[in-house]
Amino acid sequence: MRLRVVGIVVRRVLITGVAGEVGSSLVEYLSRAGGYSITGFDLRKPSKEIEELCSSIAVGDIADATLVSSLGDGLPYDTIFHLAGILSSGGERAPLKAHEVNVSGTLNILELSRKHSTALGRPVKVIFTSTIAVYGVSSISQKRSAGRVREAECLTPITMYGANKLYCESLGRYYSENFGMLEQRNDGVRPDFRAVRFPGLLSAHTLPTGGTSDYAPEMVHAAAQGVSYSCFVRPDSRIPFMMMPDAARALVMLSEADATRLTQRVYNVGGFAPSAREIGVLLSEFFPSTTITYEVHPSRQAIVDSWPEDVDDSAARRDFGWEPLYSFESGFADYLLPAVRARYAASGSEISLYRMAAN
Ligand code: AKB
Repeated sequence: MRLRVVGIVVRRVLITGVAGEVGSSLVEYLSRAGGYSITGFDLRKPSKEIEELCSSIAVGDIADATLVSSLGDGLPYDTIFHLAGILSSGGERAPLKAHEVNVSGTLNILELSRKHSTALGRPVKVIFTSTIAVYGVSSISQKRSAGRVREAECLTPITMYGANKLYCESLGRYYSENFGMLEQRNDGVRPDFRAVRFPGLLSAHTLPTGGTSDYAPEMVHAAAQGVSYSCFVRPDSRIPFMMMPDAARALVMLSEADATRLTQRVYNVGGFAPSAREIGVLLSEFFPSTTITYEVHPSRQAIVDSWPEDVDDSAARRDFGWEPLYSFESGFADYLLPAVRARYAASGSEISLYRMAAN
């Protein structure tokens, strides 16, 4: 439902996983842009700053079908950013829970979007965060030869998280294109499902929990706090990454893209693809006393080895003008390091390093 407030169109938006790092960053991005009325949904309340930027907050479990179907009652959403999920390492510690949250949670959101699309008489956009974890290369030599993978290549994930996300991409496509195809009387409106496959993300303000690309943000936050870091993957490990402001931008760009220009529902979005060693070398230029050691965790290494070195995001560039603002060097110099420095100078070691070990 587009609300009209003295001539300004306000879009009603639901963000699931609003207390997480992508959720918080997206709320800030949409608030700066203006024109959105945001409902945040998560298991726990977001920070006070994020809560203040939202019109309302709903707290609960995304896997609770009754609760999710009651969201936005009476006033349908125009767009749902579905970010809630359990990441790759967290998912391997609790695979059935991950399946429930990642798959049942997504099904609940797709049902909600179907109901709201019918109420509005036009498709509600569902913007889904997928991941490079949907890919699975079988060996380091295949990883090297695959290079920058395209959306349809190497789709043999080795984690519960990757398998969940790949299935949910199909589920979203089904809800948009074929839901109820044999029903005699189908007067419902199907939602407009769109997804981005994110690489690892680097935020100056938060640390992810339960991911396997977490070694990169953990290195950065440890260096900024002047503590040594023991990296759980080999120095030659290479996967794609992106700076958090670019991640929020990618979601909004995809949500605003003209449907007639989109040739697919699921898009890679890339940033840069350094090895763990290259991240350490760049960090030591800014924090000369930083010490990074390597103590490989075999299963987490296997997960990172199964992910591609980089992604081919030419479809996103062509269809909705995607281009990251930050390269590896400019992202560190212009976004990450000034912000983490300011953060730790102002607040001391606010992100405690025990959380890193817990991941
Ligand atoms: C993870 O490490 O699980 C996530 C991802 C790459 O999707 N950051």
